[in-house]
Amino acid sequence: MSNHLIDRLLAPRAGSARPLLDLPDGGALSYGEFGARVNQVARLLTDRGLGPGDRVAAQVPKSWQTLALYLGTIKAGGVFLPLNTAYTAREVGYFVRDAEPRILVCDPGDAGELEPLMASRDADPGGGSLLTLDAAGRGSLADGADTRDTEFDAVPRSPGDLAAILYTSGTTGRAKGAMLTHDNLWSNAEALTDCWRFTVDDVLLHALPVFHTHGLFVATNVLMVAGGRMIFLPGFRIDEIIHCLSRATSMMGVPTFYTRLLQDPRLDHGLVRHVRLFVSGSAPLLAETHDAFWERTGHRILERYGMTETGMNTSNPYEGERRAGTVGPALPGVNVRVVDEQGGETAPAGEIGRVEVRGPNVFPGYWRMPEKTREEFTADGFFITGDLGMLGEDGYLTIVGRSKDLIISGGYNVYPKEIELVLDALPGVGESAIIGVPHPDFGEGVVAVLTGDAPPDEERVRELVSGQLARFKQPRRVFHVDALPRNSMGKVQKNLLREQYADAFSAE
Ligand code: MLC
Ligand code: AMP
Repeated sequence: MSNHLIDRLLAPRAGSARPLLDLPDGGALSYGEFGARVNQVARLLTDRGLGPGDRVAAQVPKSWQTLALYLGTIKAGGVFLPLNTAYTAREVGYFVRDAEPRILVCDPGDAGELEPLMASRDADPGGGSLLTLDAAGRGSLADGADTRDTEFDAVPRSPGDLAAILYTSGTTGRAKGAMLTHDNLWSNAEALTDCWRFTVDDVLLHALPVFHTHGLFVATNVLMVAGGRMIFLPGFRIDEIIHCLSRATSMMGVPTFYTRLLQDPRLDHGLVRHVRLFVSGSAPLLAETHDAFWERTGHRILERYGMTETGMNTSNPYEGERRAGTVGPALPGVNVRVVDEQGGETAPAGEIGRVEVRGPNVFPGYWRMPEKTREEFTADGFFITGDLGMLGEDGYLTIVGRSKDLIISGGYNVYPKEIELVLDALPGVGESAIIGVPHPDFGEGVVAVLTGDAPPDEERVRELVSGQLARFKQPRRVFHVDALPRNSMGKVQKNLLREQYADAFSAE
């Protein structure tokens, strides 16, 4: 038996001198050098007791070593569990208790705070291991790997075995671990490489974080399947992006990347003359952004639609019409349907309903949550995405909204329930409602509406929640009201609040 993902993603270029990564310090790394590092990491993890199916959780800054940790984990038979670097220790604590990783890798600066989490792991009397990795790719993980053998025989894993767990918060406020198999990742990477025509000649500008589906699986896997190279940046800094765009052939980003680029006078046809493809996803791209980008650069941004649980589901075509405001037809092998909101019949073309997906890209379920998993699948095996959309006669999907209470801020998901639970417990707060309203940079911004005797003001709210919630989840505006508007069933009417506070960020 082989290691399904590694054999397809890495093995074809093992030992190759072809360039894979252009690094921020001016250095570069070939497929062969990267593959050797993956082997060293796999060896180190195995020496630390990692067995098939064991989890490796990582809350580390973006560096090429993070990618080696991702693939080293999977090559060693483990399950990679990347965590947003913005999460607080309290948030990480939940993931560690829930996923019971054998190994946790963190920034050296966070080790003191996170060490007790691993030491007190219930299921493992000996405790798990804590390793460190910093933004420069140094730390005990790197030191330990440096001395290891550069050869490693991949631990056999079949298509249905787990390769990764990615947590997504939920409408109940409790985060769920989406389990992704080797074949979920492989089938999606293969389909996208083909649909988007990635080849060995591609130079992908990679400025996304690598703890989410978009930056880790879509961007990295696709590029590696094609055998191309990446300009690997730690994040989105406009001067660096402008500088690197002149030698890129492709970029993948969230809509904020494109609105920020449009604000820069240096963006023009000449700057992007070598680029063949701009891809957008993770949040809705406004048709006006699509049109403005076309006017400035001559490029029609290709918008696609996906999610953590499913990878990518639909994509506008590479050749053919890239229609602004739509996310294109289903990818080959993926079945996308729209059913009426009660979950009954398939909705006729042009009618709004629930978007449901089935295919090799769709995850098998949530980690240790069989009940929740059952609720989110239909009897015939479709995953209920929580998005509302409509299909055109020609199969193009338009996402028109969400049935789940979710805010997407700069491509990060924020689940109101999770924040409301924290705010409701603050002194002076009666109850709270969290809403998302238009934000010029992040698409949606987080607003809190509070009731109570003496609810805290904006600054105080930020202070009170800072140890509990990652910064991107914290309300950027706080309003006080006597009572929250409710319908006859007692449900808070968030649509009314969204209308009332629609201009909360208009001055930014
Ligand atoms: C940073 N901040 C945010 C934020 N990102 N606040 C709200 N929403 C965000 N997304 C806050 C910081 O805490 C800080 O607050 C201030 O904004 C500036 O921080 P920064 O670090 O300078 O921001 P920046 O690096 O410019 O980040 C913005 C960004 C980044 C948009 C470039 O958030 C980003 O890369 N987003 C991409 C997310 C992504 O990859 N999503 C894919 C999910 S996968 P303060 O107050 O302390 O100054 C998925 C499936 C699919 O959804 O379909 O792809
Ligand atoms: P996540 O849980 O982070 O994977 O976020 C997935 C959600 O992002 C989807 O369910 C959609 O609501 C949203 N999303 C992703 N891509 C798009 C897109 N192109 N247009 C609109 N919404 C999108």
